[in-house]
Amino acid sequence: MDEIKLVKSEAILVGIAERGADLPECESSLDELERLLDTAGGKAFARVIQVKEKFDPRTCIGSGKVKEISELCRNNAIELVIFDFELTAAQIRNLEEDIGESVMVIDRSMLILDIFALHAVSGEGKLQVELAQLKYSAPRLMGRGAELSRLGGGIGTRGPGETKLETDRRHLKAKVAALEERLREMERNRAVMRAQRDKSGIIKVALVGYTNAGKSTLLNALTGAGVLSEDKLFATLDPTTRKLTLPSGESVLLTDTVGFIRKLPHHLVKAFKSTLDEVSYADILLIVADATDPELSEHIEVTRSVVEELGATDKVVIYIYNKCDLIQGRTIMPDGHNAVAVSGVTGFGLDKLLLKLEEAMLNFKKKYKLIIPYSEQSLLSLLYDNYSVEDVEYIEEGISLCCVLDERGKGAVGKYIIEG
Ligand SMILES: Nc1nc2c(ncn2[C@@H]2O[C@H](COP(=O)(O)OP(=O)(O)OP(=O)(O)O)[C@@H](O)[C@H]2O)c(=O)[nH]1
Ligand SMILES: [Mg+2]
Repeated sequence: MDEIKLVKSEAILVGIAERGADLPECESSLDELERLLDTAGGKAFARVIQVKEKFDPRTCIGSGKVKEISELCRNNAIELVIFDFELTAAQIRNLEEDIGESVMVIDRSMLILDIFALHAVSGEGKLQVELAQLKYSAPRLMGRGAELSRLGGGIGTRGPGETKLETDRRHLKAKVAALEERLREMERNRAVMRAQRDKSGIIKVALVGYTNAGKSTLLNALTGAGVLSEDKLFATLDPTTRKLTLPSGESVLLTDTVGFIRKLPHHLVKAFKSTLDEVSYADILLIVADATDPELSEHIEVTRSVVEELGATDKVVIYIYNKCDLIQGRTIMPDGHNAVAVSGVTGFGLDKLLLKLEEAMLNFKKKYKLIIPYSEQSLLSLLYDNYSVEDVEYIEEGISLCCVLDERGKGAVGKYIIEG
């Protein structure tokens, strides 16, 4: 990660609203872009918003706005302009041409990839970012290598490996193919590990939600995992899994995942497929939302749509309204049977969350009555170790008990089930 330069690059942010009525939404998206820029080590100098019904395909914004941005850059020595929506390579070229030679134009996705490059820790995470940058950012920045190296590899040009900007398309293609192959190999290894975990029959639970909702804080509060939680967007990129023991004595595997954000092009979501596989393979999804955020419902909507995009719609879902310590006395959520208000910081509501989780697990398990013969005592310890056992009675035929079993447990003691 030696390419990280903690230079405060000042930038101009550009948003588009189709109509005046869309301005508030445009502003709040720009607020988010400003936070993204801050996370990437930059600072917003000014905002420019274009209200326009029809977009000019050449530059997206009108020539008047281009001139305004160009003057702002020239008069204030600004060298970075960030558009809050996806731009094509041609649009970036045209905008840079019109705004001025020394100015670099990037879009929202390129900025997000830049943050991913800063935050990726695992080898697989870094490879995924590098691949996404080669596929998305590099073609858009093609041919600007010389000027960018003058800028010192700032925002929009950072990569985890020696990504930088490849000017040779052929080289780029070969590199993409090589990275894809390495990632496929890693995915195969992951699949083998997953298959081993599946054999254990343990239920998999994934924390998902908008970036900064408090997923990592919850993982830490519930399992003492000690993962990084920060007031930054995309603090987590690599998934972490920990065992969580419920009050009943049963255990689940709880995984923290990368956060979601609006306007993330779906090909970028796909690029992080192997990280997001944890979501696809989970049995239960805990959708975490920051209950204090004015955009709460939009955040939940974005989360739902990414989950859908990942094809993970067949899951049992529990909604977690987090950060409730900050909203004393106010009602903040519909109190549904699959929703719970908590605080990952104070621990408020976590007991209820665990009970909801136990309830949800009943979807996968069933309660049975069994009589285990005295000659099969070893099965009893297997049940005590892995499942919740109750109503134990020593009767003439053996040990009578009730137990909530999953398919695997049922396989092990099935012939002694007398009811259920
Ligand atoms: N007051 C309060 N702050 C919280 C709570 N939960 C999380 N936070 C804060 O919110 C910020 C983000 O928390 P994280 O746990 O890093 O959020 P995340 O969802 O993992 O975010 P990404 O990994 O960036 O997607 C941190 O500054 C936390 O301290 C809470 O219940 N109450
Ligand atoms: Mg996190």
